[in-house]
Amino acid sequence: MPEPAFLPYRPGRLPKAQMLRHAREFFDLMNQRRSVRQFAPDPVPRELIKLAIATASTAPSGAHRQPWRFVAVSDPAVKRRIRQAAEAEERKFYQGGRAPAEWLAALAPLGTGWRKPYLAIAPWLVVVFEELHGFAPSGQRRRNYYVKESVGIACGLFIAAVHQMGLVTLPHTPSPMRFLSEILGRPSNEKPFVLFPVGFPARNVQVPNLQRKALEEVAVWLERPRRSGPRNSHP
Ligand code: IYR
Repeated sequence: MPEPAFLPYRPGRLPKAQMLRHAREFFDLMNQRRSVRQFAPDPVPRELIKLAIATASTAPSGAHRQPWRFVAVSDPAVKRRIRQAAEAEERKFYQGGRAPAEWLAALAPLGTGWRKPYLAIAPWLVVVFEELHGFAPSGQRRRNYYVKESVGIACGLFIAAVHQMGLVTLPHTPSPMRFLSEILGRPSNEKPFVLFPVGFPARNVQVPNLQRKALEEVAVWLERPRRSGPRNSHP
């Protein structure tokens, strides 16, 4: 068993007012994010995609295994193949009876359908794989832990990074997704998790009119009792 090695970590404290300002600014930024399904064909520099993947890969992960792989595709021929295969699956979902009526009703406000032209139009498709297990130097299987949780967190950071640089994306989940392993030539210890088209939004893009839940609906507080009496009344 290797000995744990520790290093000092001194991130420093911001003044309270600055903490609040950063918190508000980050919330305002993230609150403007929308999932987009219409992309402009304009190219996006590889360097930006690289930085989004690097940011995602800073995510915490079970036993620090970083059990993710990001496959970035800008090759038009590969994008076309992905579009074709995804649409074949989606067609069975939307029109072939694969989706239960309740699910289709839940999706109705989003206006989605089996056609996915954005898979060929967006300049980049970033396909995220979960690494089900790794390999020890001996070649033996090495377990990964909390893989879905870890990859989910990494994807959240990826989405935030993409938004922060002024680009848009969409977590697209064709189902089943096995075709992505075949088209992208990934090994059997990697399982497709989600596909992110990334690019600029189309000029006249529209998004569904959705509201986010109010904080009261998503947060529960069990707080330390507040001190009674006027503030600063203590000597
Ligand atoms: N995979 C399909 C269906 C779909 C499912 C959910 I849940 C969504 O939030 C949106 C779409 C598709 O990508 O259209």
